[in-house]
Amino acid sequence: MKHLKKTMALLLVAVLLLAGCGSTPAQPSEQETGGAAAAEPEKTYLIRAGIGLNDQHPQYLGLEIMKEYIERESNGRIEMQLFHSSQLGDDIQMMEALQMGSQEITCPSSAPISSIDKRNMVFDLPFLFPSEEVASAFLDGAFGQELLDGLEDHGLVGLAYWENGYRHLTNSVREVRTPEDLRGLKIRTMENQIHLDFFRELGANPTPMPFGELFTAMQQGVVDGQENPVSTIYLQSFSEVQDYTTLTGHVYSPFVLLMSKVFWDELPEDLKEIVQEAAYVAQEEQRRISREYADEMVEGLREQGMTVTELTLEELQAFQQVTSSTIDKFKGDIGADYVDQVLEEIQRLTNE
Ligand code: TF8
Repeated sequence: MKHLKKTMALLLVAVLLLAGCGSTPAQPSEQETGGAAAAEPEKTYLIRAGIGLNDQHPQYLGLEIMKEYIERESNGRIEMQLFHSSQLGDDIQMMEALQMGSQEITCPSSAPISSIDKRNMVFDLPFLFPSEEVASAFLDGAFGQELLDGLEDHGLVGLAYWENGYRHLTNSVREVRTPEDLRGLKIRTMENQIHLDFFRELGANPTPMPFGELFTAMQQGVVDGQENPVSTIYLQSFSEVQDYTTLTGHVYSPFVLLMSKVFWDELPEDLKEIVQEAAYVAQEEQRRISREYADEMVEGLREQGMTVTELTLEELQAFQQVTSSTIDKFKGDIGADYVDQVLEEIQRLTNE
């Protein structure tokens, strides 16, 4: 009896060991390969995808769709692991990890990417896109693709644009209806010159900082406010530390889905196709969810106890007037001809 137990235990260990090797196909016998050397087991790949927002955000839901698609279509040749809430670092650190090849995917806003290719600064120009649809048409067209292609020289492969969305203002001090109301408020911005400039123009006191540090900074009063899309404000529970939201929609932020070029270059052609396709499949759904949340969660913010202020056209124009000088100021930096072409293209798409 004792002996039997021992045999059973050994058997169990053997089964477990075998199960552990499940992903490596059994080596064909010499007979099967006609006496040639045994074929190499199929190579498998690991994609570590890291983002700054939490696992409720459309950014993460997009990654989940991508993971499902990639693992299914690659028959398990690619495994994808997802990390959220800056677990792998902030946007800039994760981009650097991609460049070094120690992480495979990340999905920053375009703003921090402008430190790599300043043409991306066009997206930070205030009040650029009249609608999400026009933004998507621009991003998915020749201009967007050219910017994605431009990242290759910097060790990054731009797979697709996802959506962060229209950015709105929150703060813990007072209701903001006019640029004057913003005077003296310490506002966290993304790490980007244009954002700094137009908040300065608006009379605020802007402080750039990575997203991962923002909640604590608001909690401790290091900053009075910040700006992000409604879904982020809601899902990251900013209402715990912020009382007022003003729906300014001053900038539309694209997410840029990035892959490490080191990793991309190692992938066989058929797997590259699967990854690229997954990025597009997820894009469609990610944008749909993002827009749904942008609408629904305005009410959610009120339910969380925030005062949500919608601006009249006149009030909005006051913000547009102040920030219009930012465009003139940065045109030269970005490339005046390029900015003109972009504005023309957006005009064309708007009239379509
Ligand atoms: C910001 C951005 C971020 C995203 C995210 C961390 O405010 O809007 O929420 O870039 O990937 O920093």
